[in-house]
Amino acid sequence: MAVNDDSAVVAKDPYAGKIVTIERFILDQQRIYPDATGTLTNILYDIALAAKIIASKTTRAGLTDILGSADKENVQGEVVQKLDEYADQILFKLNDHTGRLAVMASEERAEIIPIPDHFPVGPYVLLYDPLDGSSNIDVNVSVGTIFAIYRRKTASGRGTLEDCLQKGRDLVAAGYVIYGSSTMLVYSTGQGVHGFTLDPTIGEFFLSHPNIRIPEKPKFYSVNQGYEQFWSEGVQRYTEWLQGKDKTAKPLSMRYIGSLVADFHRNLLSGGVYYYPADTKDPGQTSGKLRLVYECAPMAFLAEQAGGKASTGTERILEMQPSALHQRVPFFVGNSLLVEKAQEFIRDFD
Ligand code: P6P
Repeated sequence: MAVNDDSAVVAKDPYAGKIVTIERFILDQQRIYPDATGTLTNILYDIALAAKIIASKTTRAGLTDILGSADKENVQGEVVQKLDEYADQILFKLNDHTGRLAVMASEERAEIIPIPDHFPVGPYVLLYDPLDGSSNIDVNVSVGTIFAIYRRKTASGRGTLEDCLQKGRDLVAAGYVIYGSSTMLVYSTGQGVHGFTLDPTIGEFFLSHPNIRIPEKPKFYSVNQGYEQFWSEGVQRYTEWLQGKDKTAKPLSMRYIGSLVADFHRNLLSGGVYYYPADTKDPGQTSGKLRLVYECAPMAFLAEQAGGKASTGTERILEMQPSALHQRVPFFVGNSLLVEKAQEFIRDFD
C-alpha cells in the first residue's frame, strides 16, 4: 500500500500547512499534561501579551527624543520611562494580581519582587530580564526579553529568595522575545523549542518555527574579541581553533551583535556558539558578565531542548545551584560539539 506522504509530514510536524496562533499552540501543549490546571498556560499567555505591549514601544524607541525620554515629560506632559524600566513594569503589572505566582524577580531590581499583600499567591515563580541589551536601543540594534518559570519550592505563603534560586534543570518553562526586524517569541516547556512571529497588523503571534533544532553544521562564533587579552589561555586557544588556525577545521564566521538574545537567536537557527568567558578586565568581576538566573539558565534550557549544550566552561549550566540573585558566571552556549570543545581547551590549558 502506498505510504501517504501527508501522513509522514503530519507525523513529523502536525502543524504543517496550518495557521496556528500562540494561544492555540500553548493550549495544545497543555493537553499533553492531563492533570494540568491551565495556570502555566495563562502565565505564558500573559508573557505573550507583555511581548506585544513592549514591542509596540521598542519599534518607536527612536522617537523618544521627540516624545520625550526618561526623567523628562513628553509632549503630552507624561513622564516617559526608559524602555527597560517600562518593560519591567509591564511584566510586573501583568503578573502581580493573577494569583498564579508566589514571587517574581527582575534583572532590573536588586531584590526579589514579592506579590503585593492584597493579591493572592500561586504555585509558580517568574524570573525575567525585561530588556536585555537595552544599551543597544539607541542605535536600533535588536534587543530582547528573557523569562524563566519554576514551580515554587516553599510550601505556602509569600514566595521567598529560595524560590528564585533554583537549578536550571528544574525549569518548567523558559523563553525569550526578540524585538528585531520582526518580533518573535521563542519558548520551551520541555517539549522542544518553538518560535512564533508577531503580525503587528492584527496583534497575533503565529507559529513560524516549530521544533527548532540547532543545525549540526555550525556557521558562527559570537564573542567580544575586544577583550581577548583578558581571557585565559584555554579560551584564547579555543578561539583560535574556531578561527581554523590549527588547520584541522574550516574557520567559522565571527558574528557578535552585543545583544545576547539576538546572538543566541541567530546561532539557534544557523548553528554556532556564543560565549562570554571569565576575564580579568575588571578585577571586581572575574566570573564573566552574564547573570546565571536571568540569562544563562533560561538560554541553557532552550539550547539543550534544541539539541545543543550550555556550560560555564567547566560545568553544565543547568546543574548549577545559584548562590545569589545576580550571580554572574562564564557562559558558553550553542552547538554541543563547540561547547564540548571549549571545555576541552579550558581543561587542558587553564
Ligand atoms: P559586552 C548586554 O548588556 C549583555 O548582557 C548581553 O546581552 C550581551 O551579549 C553582552 O552583555 C554584551 O557585553 O561586554 O560585549 O558589551
